[in-house]
Amino acid sequence: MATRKQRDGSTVLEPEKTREKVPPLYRVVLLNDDYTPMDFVVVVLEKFFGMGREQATVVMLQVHRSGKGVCGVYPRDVAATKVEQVSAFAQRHQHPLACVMEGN
Ligand code: TYC
Repeated sequence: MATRKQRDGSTVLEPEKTREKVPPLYRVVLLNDDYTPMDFVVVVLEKFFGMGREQATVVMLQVHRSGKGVCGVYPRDVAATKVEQVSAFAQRHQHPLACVMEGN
């Protein structure tokens, strides 16, 4: 319990600090490769990251041209689940698409 001494020697209770801790966030990142079809990457971005066709295409091309791109930013458990889901989906379709999470 937080208390504070007054000048007159009495003690008062401080209000509890109720600030919530913000969870650390992680980037979910797609990596480029030479084999996964562009259309498949667009489907992944729509299906697992809630993007529309246009935004998914922009992100896919960013990955294709620069080597990697951020799909979204999430708390650790959510980010880890996205990575698992995308990796399983890619494997099931026999594409080498790599998806990783990055912290700071
Ligand atoms: N480079 C791939 C191609 O030319 C397309 C691609 C884009 C692959 C993004 C992976 O994360 C990726 N078919």
